Amino acid sequence: MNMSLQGRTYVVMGVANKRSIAWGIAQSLHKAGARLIFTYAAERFEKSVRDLAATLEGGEESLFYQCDVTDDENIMETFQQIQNDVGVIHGLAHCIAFANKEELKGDFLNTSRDGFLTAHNISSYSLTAVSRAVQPLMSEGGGIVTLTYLGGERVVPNYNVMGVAKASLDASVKYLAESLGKHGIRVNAISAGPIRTLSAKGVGDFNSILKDIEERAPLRRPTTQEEVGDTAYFLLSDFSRGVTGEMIHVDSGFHIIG
Ligand code: NDP
Ligand code: KAL
Repeated sequence: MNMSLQGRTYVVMGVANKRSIAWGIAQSLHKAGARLIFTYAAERFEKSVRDLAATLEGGEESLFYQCDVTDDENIMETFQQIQNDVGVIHGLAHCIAFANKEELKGDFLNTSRDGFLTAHNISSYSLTAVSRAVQPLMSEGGGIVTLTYLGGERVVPNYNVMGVAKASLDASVKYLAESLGKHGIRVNAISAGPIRTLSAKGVGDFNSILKDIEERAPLRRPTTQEEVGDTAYFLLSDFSRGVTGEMIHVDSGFHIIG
């Protein structure tokens, strides 16, 4: 067995810019020889995604689709189109989360119904919706990977409703692993340490969160996009063929510290 992804095609959802974790995953998969398909939600990020893909050697072969995961019809059309254009898919990286800004500060007790539903809709349910849509295209089996955060396992200040949505996402990974295992499809999560992305922007105490990692995480350094990318590559390759329903922490070991 070798680690090459030559001849395989992967869908990467959630590249907004070069700092996106999805972009780290795309780079690792590309290095391994994979062909890439990108989906983006906001039209304003289309150019950014296309420009980034063009920086990859052979990136002209990449394909791009607009897909808003709150819209079932849009999801179905996107994967139908991908099936028409390329046929078989070998894996998918789901790198999508959203909560209204006002829910990501203050007391969790004040979470609104609307804010709760939005966070769960985009950040958790979307994995199930997308998995159902991609399943028929994964006729040779393969892997699905999503991104989660420690705030779904423990209370992390300000993560609030997103923590509850991640807990739901983490449980979805296990149920989906059971549903899709019989089709040869594995479903796993990477719990990433804090990385300064567009989503993390505007978070007041991000600097102190990073400082804490540098001081207390076993590896004493922050997590990089590349580290997450390479673990996604492992999870989407045959080297992880016996792994499903799992969560791997790529966080310099921070999660073991009490
Ligand atoms: P980015 O801001 O780069 O990516 C977030 C992505 O979510 C964007 O590409 C955005 O697309 C997409 N998105 C939001 N709403 C929708 C929607 N309705 N339909 C489709 N896509 C949507 O941030 P990250 O790379 O940090 O985030 C990626 C994942 O990593 C998230 O699940 C996040 O929770 C997780 N994570 C991040 C950590 C960090 O420290 N950065 C740590 C642990 C986990 P668009 O802009 O086009 O709307
Ligand atoms: C404890 C941490 C500090 C940060 C607190 C909350 C972070 C929540 C993540 C969530 C995905 C952020 C948003 O939804 C931001 C959104 O309200 C505004 N931003 C946008 O709309 C931009 C333009 C687009 C691209 O963003 C999205 N998401 O669509 C958590 C830190 C330490 C770790 C992080 C950042 C975890 C994580 O899940 O991202």
